[in-house]
Amino acid sequence: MDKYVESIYNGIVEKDPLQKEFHQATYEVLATIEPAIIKFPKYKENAILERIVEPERIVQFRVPWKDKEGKIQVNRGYRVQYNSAIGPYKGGFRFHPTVNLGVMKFLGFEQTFKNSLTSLPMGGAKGGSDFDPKGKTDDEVESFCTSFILEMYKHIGQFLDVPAGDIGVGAREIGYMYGTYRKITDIHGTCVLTGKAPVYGGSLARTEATGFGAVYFSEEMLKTKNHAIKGKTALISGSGNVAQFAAKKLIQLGAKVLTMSDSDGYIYDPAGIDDEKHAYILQLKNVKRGRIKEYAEKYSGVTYEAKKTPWGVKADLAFPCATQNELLGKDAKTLVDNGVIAVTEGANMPCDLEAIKTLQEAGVLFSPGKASNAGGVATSGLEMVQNSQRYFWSFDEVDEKLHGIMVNIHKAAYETAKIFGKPGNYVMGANIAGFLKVADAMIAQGTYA
Ligand code: NDP
Ligand code: 2IT
Repeated sequence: MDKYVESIYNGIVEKDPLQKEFHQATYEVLATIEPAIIKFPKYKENAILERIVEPERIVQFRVPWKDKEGKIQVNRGYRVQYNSAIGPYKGGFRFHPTVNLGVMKFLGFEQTFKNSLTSLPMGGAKGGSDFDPKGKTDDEVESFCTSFILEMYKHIGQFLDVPAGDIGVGAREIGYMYGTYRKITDIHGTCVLTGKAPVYGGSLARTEATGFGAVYFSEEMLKTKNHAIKGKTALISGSGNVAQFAAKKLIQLGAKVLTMSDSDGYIYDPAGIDDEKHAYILQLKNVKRGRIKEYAEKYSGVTYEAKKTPWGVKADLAFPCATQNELLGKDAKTLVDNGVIAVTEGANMPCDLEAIKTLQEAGVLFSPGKASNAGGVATSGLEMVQNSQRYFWSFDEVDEKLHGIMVNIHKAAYETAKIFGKPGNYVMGANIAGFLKVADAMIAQGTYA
């Protein structure tokens, strides 16, 4: 690494030695934008790296709520408002026991570059809590969400910060939070949260957007090698929002989806998940809130592997869509040995640095989440546009715009990698393309903005 860029990374590790995920995310970006830093001295002269790695603001607060026995529980809430140079802060809320400040910072940092890639005017942020919605009753989730927004509402707004969902936060949680926000502020109709249900101002196709977008991105990568989705076998990890709709689009485009998973294990269906089985998964996960294991109990010929990830199954395509660091170097090696053609990140940072290196060195098409999962936040951006217009677009109109945005992100990442001498390196292409716009906006707005 260049000495100056390395000094920035070392400073990050020294300041916050325990924030491992944050180190990983910043390392990946710094190591790949280095050629742009060397080529354009203005970024060093304006201390852009020093500034861009530091969040503009962090809010941390306690969230007291009542469990079903009437006992008061306390969780910790966060909002990391990372960078607002190109637009109001934007990014999801994650409710998961693994949430801590380092995880929030890695996600907010990633979001800054991702949102820039969408071409829409959105800054980067992330928030959430170490609250675990799994196994909680609807009343408990409502109590938590209400308490969370009682503090969070002070820090968000249509021109300030517009949160959405992420792990553990879907339509149910957004509904409770929106209702509380509306009740406290008497403000309705402006876009303070995205991922709302369409009956009260949400965008059609937002639910589908991240998964669909990842498949559209994958399709563009495959085209560069004269491949198509049709007829390919695919592995998916996760069975939440992103995984569900990556599966749906893959099935629609004629791929055979062999696996899905949750944090307990994965199912392998050699016959492939069809429309009827897919509808069962949606019911199982979104309504019954059950475990993926039940799929293997319902359908014959399906195997269930407890406590394992699906990367040992032979397939053409892989879509890690669950969580960070779920596909490690050794898994990447297995995928390569099994002839994988493309690995498309649906989750944020699901592949560790060793896995990325292994895949790239083997010539596998690899896309970083900030490019291939940007369809979710892009469609959140389209929800903001529709709310501002006091209007809505049809599912097909939104889907067509999403598709166009994913094609453009692919083009930007592909062309930028070529310009900087690493054709096919989507990590470098996406990081530099995302960085340049934010960095130039920061320079234009001066030292103090
Ligand atoms: P969901 O909560 O809907 O689903 C998460 C899925 O991943 C579940 O199947 C869950 O299993 C599994 N999972 C979560 N944590 C772990 C873990 N520590 N180990 C193993 N499995 C785990 O979340 P989303 O689908 O919304 O998000 C998935 C990923 O996609 C995240 O990285 C998120 O940041 C990213 N993302 C989401 C976007 C969105 O629009 N929702 C947009 C862009 C990226 P279990 O139920 O057992 O916990
Ligand atoms: O990681 C992400 O991009 C998201 N969770 C979606 C954020 C958003 O504002 O829609």
